[in-house]
Amino acid sequence: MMDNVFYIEEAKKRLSPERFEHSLNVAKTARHLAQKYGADEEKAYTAGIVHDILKEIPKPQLKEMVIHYCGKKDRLLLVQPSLWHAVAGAFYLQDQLELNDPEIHLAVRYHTTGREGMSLLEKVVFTADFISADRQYPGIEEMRKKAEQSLELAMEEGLNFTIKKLIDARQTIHPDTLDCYNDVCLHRLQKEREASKSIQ
Ligand code: DGI
Ligand code: FE
Ligand code: FE
Repeated sequence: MMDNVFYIEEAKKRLSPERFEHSLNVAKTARHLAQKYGADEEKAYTAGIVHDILKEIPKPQLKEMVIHYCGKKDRLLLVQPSLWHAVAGAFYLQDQLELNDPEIHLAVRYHTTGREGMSLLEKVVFTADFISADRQYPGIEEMRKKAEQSLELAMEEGLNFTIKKLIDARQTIHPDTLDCYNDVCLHRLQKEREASKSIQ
């Protein structure tokens, strides 16, 4: 593992100014959320810097990398180019940039889809990507507020938005995305049940 200055330079080399700026913003937001929820702040910052490291690599090359690292078994991964930069990026960081931290690997790998049973660091990076300073979409302020209350609530909101968008666009939805949605939804339902029990 190298220091953040190294990873900032590597990200800068590989990304457009806008995408580099986005990465810096995600890193800052991830550090804030890590501090708030008790995740490793340094790892959150580093993961934010590198999470989109391969976002601007040509798609055919990315697909090659995904097949190289993951094989051809995951059919829904192979048909969905928007997911490749996360998976390929996570392995590329280990292979080419000496980023061998398994927690950062997972945070990068699942930053687009999410998955069932995410670690705190994974949740922090996933949420930071949705609410970073450069993000503008309807409901962003509500999302930012939610992220201050609960990572799971913010994630549910984000996944609700993403899944609806994919449905409207007649796109496939990766099972990890649905697993993640169900996970955070169940988390909320359980909390609500506990709360109503404690009133009775
Ligand atoms: O890389 P960023 O733009 O910062 O954000 P990201 O890595 O979350 O990528 C977002 C894109 O990924 C967005 O266009 C929605 C898409 N996406 C997320 N989950 C799924 C998905 N696309 C498909 N087809 N299936 C998914 O499950
Ligand atoms: Fe991304
Ligand atoms: Fe991103």
